[in-house]
Amino acid sequence: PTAAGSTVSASAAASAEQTPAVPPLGLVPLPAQLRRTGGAGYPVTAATPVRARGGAAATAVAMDLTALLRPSLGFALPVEGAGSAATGIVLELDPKAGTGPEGYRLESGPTGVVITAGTGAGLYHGVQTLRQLLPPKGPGTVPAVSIADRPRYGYRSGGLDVARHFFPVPVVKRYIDLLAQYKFNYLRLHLSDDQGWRIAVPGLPRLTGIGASTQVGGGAGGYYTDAQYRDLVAYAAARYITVVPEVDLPGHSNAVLTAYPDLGCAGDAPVHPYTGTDVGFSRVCTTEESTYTFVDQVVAALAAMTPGRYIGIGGDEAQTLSAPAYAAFMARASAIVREHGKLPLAWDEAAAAGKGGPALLGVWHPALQQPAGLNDRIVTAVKDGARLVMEPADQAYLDQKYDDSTRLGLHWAGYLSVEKSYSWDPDTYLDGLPAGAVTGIEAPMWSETLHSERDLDSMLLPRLPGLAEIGWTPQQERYWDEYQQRLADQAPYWDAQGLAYTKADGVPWT
Ligand code: TNX
Repeated sequence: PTAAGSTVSASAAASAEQTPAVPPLGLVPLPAQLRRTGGAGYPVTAATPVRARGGAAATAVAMDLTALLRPSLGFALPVEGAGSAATGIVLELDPKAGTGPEGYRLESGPTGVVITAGTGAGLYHGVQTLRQLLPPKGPGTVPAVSIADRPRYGYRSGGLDVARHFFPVPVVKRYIDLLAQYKFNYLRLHLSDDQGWRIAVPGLPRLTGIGASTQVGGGAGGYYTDAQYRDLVAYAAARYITVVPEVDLPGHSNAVLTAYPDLGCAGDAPVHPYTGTDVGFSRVCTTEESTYTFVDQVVAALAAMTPGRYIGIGGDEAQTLSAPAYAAFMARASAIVREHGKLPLAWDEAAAAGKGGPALLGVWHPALQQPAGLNDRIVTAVKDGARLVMEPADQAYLDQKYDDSTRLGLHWAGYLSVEKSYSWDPDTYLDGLPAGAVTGIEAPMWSETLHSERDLDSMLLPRLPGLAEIGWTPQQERYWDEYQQRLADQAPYWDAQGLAYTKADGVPWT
């Protein structure tokens, strides 16, 4: 943010000229193009019909809209069939809309609101915008606007660590709801780490029988059955979110070794369940064929549960392996994922795997804490075809404390204020990236210190919406000085939803 930061974004400024008396709209993420057209808006009442056109996906989004608005309105808007009437709230799915894979248009005026999109995902994102055009409580009037919107990046992910502390299905669903509200389209579930293994794998019963039985601090742990996991995947898919399952290998694997000690190397020290928070001490034996049989079995199971393209294999902090052994493991594990028809996602160290390595690299190292040569290796991997998900810990790790007064969280990457987490550009964070290298962003939530829903809320909010905006809104439209007010305007929605956000410094909370 420079001097220009004190003005509002170009689109908001243009609208202010036309309707100077109306306050700016509190939309997050800010749409790519937004104009207030002036004049009367559309009052939503119990008689307002929601009209779905263009098929089953449109009808499903219409049902979603009525369900999402019901708590704040106090009544369910009636969903009506197609028809040609233009009054009410019209959701129109039109393959020829030209809005791209996730974009939409939203036009509102005195007679109604029309959302048009070429895909169900676009329509769904338009509905999230409409929610924010209505007040958090009670019926209200949708202001007269013309919006043409589409995301900057096609990959906008939330991460959730269910390994350090296990979170049951309803908690994950609540997180999915929050992601959907801010137009994220991926959820990476961190399903294994030193402290626990959290997903049932056919033929490997000890992974859950033993590997799932504890967590940080020594609690009971837990895991998802096949049916529970599929339920999560379906719940996310209904919100246009793709689940990316991630297991962590070859390091972060102590829980695997408690279940199957033979996956360690002969002569290794005996393994015990681990309930602390140190990293980097464990590894499976990368020179044994049985390790790759295990990887194959796990990846086969994950692939069978995953409609999406990506499967995460970890690859971070394998500090007890030599560089060549590590690189060879990551290359082979990547190949196994591809054999099962999926694309491998791994942490940025895995850039060392060379051609045929991970398709997606999660860039997590802070620029100032990179291992020697990492930036160059990432650039080389990109030239070999990899794409990057930007989530550097010093900008995007939502488990980092806001400041020294934050009760929960870690701060190994430094404190992460709301302003800092908003103020960076994924395309220029690393040096020397070719255009198109960055495919998206992620907001990871690690759970070493987080036990409950409220703990998660307090770290996610208010920073998650900023990451959403970084992933969605054109860089040149984003200014902290303008964003902070829109962010503050979100708080009444969180209050209405019972979300336990932190009133972190630097935001003009009312
Ligand atoms: C680093 S991110 C880790 C995680 C921790 C996190 C805590 C990454 C690839 N490794 O194992 O949970 O920091 O902030």
